[in-house]
Amino acid sequence: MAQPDKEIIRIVRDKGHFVLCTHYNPDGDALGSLLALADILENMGKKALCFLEAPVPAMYRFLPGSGRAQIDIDKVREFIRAAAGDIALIVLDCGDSKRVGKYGAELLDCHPSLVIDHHHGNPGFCDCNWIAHDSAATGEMIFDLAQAMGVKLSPQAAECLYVAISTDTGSFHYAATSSHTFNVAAELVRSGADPAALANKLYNNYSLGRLRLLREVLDTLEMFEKERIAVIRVSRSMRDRTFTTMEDIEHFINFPRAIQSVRVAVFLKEIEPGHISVSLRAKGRCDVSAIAAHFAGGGHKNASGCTMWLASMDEVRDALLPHLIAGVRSKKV
Ligand SMILES: [Mn+2]
Repeated sequence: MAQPDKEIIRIVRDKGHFVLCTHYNPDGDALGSLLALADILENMGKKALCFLEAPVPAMYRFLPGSGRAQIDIDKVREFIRAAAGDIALIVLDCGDSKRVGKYGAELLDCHPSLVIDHHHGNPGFCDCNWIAHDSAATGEMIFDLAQAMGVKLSPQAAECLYVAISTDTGSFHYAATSSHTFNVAAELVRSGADPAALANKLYNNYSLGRLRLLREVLDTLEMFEKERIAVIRVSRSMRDRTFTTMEDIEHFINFPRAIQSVRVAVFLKEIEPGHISVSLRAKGRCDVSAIAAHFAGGGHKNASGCTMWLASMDEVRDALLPHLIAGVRSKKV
């Protein structure tokens, strides 16, 4: 169990208003942690405002409370003004200040600011930083925080935290999954989270277009270095043809990663021509966060990413390959 920072507990107990935010392009852990913490704070009699710079992605709109996420920065400004100093900012699941997004500088101007996160390489960019590298998800830390404060979870908060933890651990597959993760999951089920119902909502939700997109993406598979490196890609034209969006590619990287011989799976995603986002997933000891960092990205040892501004996905692949090959070779995995 991650022991919450004492200062975090003191501020959470003392203050009456909280602005909660997370990283842009939020995933299940970001959204689940955000909504659960808001629910926990309200059950403590406090006021919480969840801010996102874009609406909740369609696939996560089933999360209890997803409708409360505020995308109007003016509402945040009003909330901060009305709190007249009785306020704190909490940044969740966010490994660096740049990932807070386009209103990051303004949000981080709200003090005291707290960060609750589990990313390696988080420099601690708030007034008070609780960074637990061993936690499988930020959602696990929110559970630990509620426990430490003696707050009982509502069924809604339990569902949000279950989704946070199950998505960030790849359904309890990734290396960060610990016995504590399972203890927390069991407690969440006792508090009202239904694993089968939530798994259905998370994974059995494909549109026909999404399946057609998956077929096209799998068709791009390339293998390197004795089938230890797998590369797939998605272009804007593929999404246009199948009437899908970037949200529809979630989890696709698990298919190349599932090949027995593969140590590193790479997903090249053309956001716009010349703007390529890269996801890296490793099995075993290969540390892909170092490779992502080399290209000004970041993340976890087994799951990280970066953005490249190169004309074509071939160029991005060719820029990455020497690093990937060196990584796979040096770790002898
Ligand atoms: Mn996370």
